[in-house]
Amino acid sequence: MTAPLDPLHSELLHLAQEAARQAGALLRDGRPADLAVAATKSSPVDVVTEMDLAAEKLIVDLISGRRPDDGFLGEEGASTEGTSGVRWVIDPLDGTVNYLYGLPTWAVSIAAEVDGETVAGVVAAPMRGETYQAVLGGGAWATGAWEGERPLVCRPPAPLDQALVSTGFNYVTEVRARQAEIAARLIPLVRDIRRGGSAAIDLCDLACGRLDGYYERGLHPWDVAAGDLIAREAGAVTGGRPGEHPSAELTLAGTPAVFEPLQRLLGDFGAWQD
Ligand code: 2AM
Ligand code: CA
Repeated sequence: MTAPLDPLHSELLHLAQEAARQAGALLRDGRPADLAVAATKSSPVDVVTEMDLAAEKLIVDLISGRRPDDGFLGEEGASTEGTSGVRWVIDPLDGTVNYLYGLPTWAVSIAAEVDGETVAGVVAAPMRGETYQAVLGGGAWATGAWEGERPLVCRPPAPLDQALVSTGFNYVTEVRARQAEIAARLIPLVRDIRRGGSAAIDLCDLACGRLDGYYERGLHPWDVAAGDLIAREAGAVTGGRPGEHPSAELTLAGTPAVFEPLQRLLGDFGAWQD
């Protein structure tokens, strides 16, 4: 980190870190051991929903206890305006299907906005033993099993045909089928594709230099708010359709070399036309 942090941004970061750590521990330690087996039955979704709700409640209670005038937008229904100019955008459990099956790629994602701009973001991935964080203008870094912090820097430039690109598929069958067609056209033109299952972690993997690009349709603000800042602070470019911010139509992120060619290609494929 270079310039000293704005004290408000620093306060919001520390609160996000604490909330993400506690919610991550709740999800990790509270996950029923037989959840993977229960995944074959019809009830497990409810178990996951209960964990989602409990994690969001923990986060909102902790933050509003300290900062009662802030607003909230959460996947599990938190939605208040607030009066302080600060709004928290929360995905208490991103990568729900991975969590259900016992795969490690799930995360707690917490972003803090001031007057509509994300200023701090934390993505905690407890089963990876890693947490990714960023402050606007203050860089991105990870903490984990190693000593101290690691600054995050996205990969050096690679041509698109050497790019490892992650994506995701919607829960709605017809939308998934269309996305699969686009992915099938992309595969011969890139190094390979990945499907991690957590938008927040995909964006952080881009920040870590573990991917060259990422795109997905059908995301919500809470899936991307923290990861978007972390990716940008690590030197990645993020956006949506040309000239736009990430949206439900398209969330796209890449190293500076990969972003534009990937955006152009997805446009040629009609990726954001229904
Ligand atoms: P979730 O795990 O919180 O549902 C998977 O491709 C990524 O997309 C995950 O981050 C998942 O978040 C997110 N996602 C959100 N809404 C989705 C939807 N309607 N269909 C598919 N994925 C969705
Ligand atoms: Ca999510």
